[in-house]
Amino acid sequence: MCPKDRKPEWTPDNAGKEFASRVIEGRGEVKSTRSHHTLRSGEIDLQALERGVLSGNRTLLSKAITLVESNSPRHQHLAQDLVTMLLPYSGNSLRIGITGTPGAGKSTFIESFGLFLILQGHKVAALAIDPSSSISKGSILGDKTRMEELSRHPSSFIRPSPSSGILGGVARKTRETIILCEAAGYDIILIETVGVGQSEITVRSLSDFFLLIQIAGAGDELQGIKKGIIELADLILINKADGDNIAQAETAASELNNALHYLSSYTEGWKTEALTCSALQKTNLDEILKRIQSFTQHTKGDGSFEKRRQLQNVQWFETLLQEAIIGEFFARNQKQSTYRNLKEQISQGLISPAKALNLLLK
Ligand SMILES: Nc1nc2c(ncn2[C@@H]2O[C@H](COP(=O)(O)OP(=O)(O)OP(=O)(O)O)[C@@H](O)[C@H]2O)c(=O)[nH]1
Ligand SMILES: [Mg+2]
Repeated sequence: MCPKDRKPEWTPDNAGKEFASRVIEGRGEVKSTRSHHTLRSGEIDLQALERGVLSGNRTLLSKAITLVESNSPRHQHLAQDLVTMLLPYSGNSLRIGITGTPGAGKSTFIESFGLFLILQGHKVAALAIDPSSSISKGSILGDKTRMEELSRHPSSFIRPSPSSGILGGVARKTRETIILCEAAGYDIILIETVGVGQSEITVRSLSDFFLLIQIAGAGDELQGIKKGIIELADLILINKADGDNIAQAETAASELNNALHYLSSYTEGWKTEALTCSALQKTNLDEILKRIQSFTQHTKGDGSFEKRRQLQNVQWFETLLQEAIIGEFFARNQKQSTYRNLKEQISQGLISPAKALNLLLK
């Protein structure tokens, strides 16, 4: 029978003409759209990857990051070796976390500020942590269109967020990606995250400097709900201060500056300020850089820069330990479905967390 006339196998025997569906001829081999990212076993040469990353080869850096992001146990083993090999060459950068409500202009800011930093002689890597990506399998940096010019520049490296896994796992991958980028010579690492939930705290724990991008009139300048995030920031930008929006942005910034007097700073001895800017019109970028430079000078001067990194490393170790213990527990007990059921019961108020724990560990 000609494939065009063949009906799907689930079609009833007595099917009439109303069964219009038919089997469409296959297109032959389907090529993966991620083929350039796939790692074939036996093809991974750690020494070559190490040399490639150290020489700043972006293709090999991408490949090394793909190794770090892989969930396969064999790849994870190799990734740990690679990260260990490159660790001595890392650390020599400024890690800037960037958060803010969706649409505030984070990606546009990274495009403008990234190019501005490159003009000052820096090499810039832009990474992302996207807490929603585990559900949507999307990525906030998927829209490379917002960073078109930056992504084309030879002194930049842009990497979308790891596209699967829980936030903890995504954070581990991003942390290791930072190390690889530093070893490849990137001295400014910009890490974007959407300002929702736990991800800000995660990005704060990866950053030396934390930037919050807000917009005027969104109603979140002074709300209590945002207070916690404001207290994490080292600098706050009121973005989109352009066109008719300039006066409103100035007012929002000065209100915020008043409020900041009463809030404690995350970084001791540092006064968090609010500035206006336009990521689109590239205004005030030099002021922003001045604040960042003065922050670095201050924290390096009093030793808190180094101290923060050391603390972050200890926290990282603790997180890895927790992940490993939990991973081991489930590997031994196959209790994932019990765990999920208990969580459901807890959320419905049917069982107390302590009782659920007893049942899980039984
Ligand atoms: N007028 C004006 N528009 C801007 C500015 N910065 C960003 N936008 C616009 O705001 C929209 C969102 O910008 P993005 O850079 O994608 O915002 P984002 O914060 O990265 O958004 P998510 O990644 O979705 O959270 C786009 O249409 C931008 O062109 C600015 O300074 N001025
Ligand atoms: Mg974005």
